[in-house]
Amino acid sequence: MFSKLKPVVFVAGLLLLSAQVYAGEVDVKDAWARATAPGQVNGSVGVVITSKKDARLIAVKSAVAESAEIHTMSMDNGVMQMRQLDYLELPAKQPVTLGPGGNHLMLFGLKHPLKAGTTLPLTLTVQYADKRTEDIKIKAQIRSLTAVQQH
Ligand SMILES: [Cu+2]
Repeated sequence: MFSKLKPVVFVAGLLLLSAQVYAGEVDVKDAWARATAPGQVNGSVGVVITSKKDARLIAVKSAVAESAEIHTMSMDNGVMQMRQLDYLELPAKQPVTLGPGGNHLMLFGLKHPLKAGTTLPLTLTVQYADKRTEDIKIKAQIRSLTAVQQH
């Protein structure tokens, strides 16, 4: 039991020290979302997540969206299909890249348009093998449509 307590204290300390990017055992970087077009109420978010331990991304939410889901994208008879995932595996020490065309975070019911140059608050919930969960708060950079297309 005692050996399990120490990492928890360690994580709590890191959470206090690090404002956003590095929370405990999960490193989250390059979070971004495409600026929305007028009238567009859904958006998708890309991010690179690296967990020190085997973990799963089990939930995502944002204060500016009514709901958010983890999505996967695949070709089905020549048509791109998006499907919700209950969770996404984060194998230890392997960067997992989410973004357009593959797994991504999907926002529904945006409360305001996503404007280039601003940021979008997100909370990622990660669960470790021991069932402990951790909320990681990040900010995604909003990029303009043209900047993304040039990429
Ligand atoms: Cu999607």
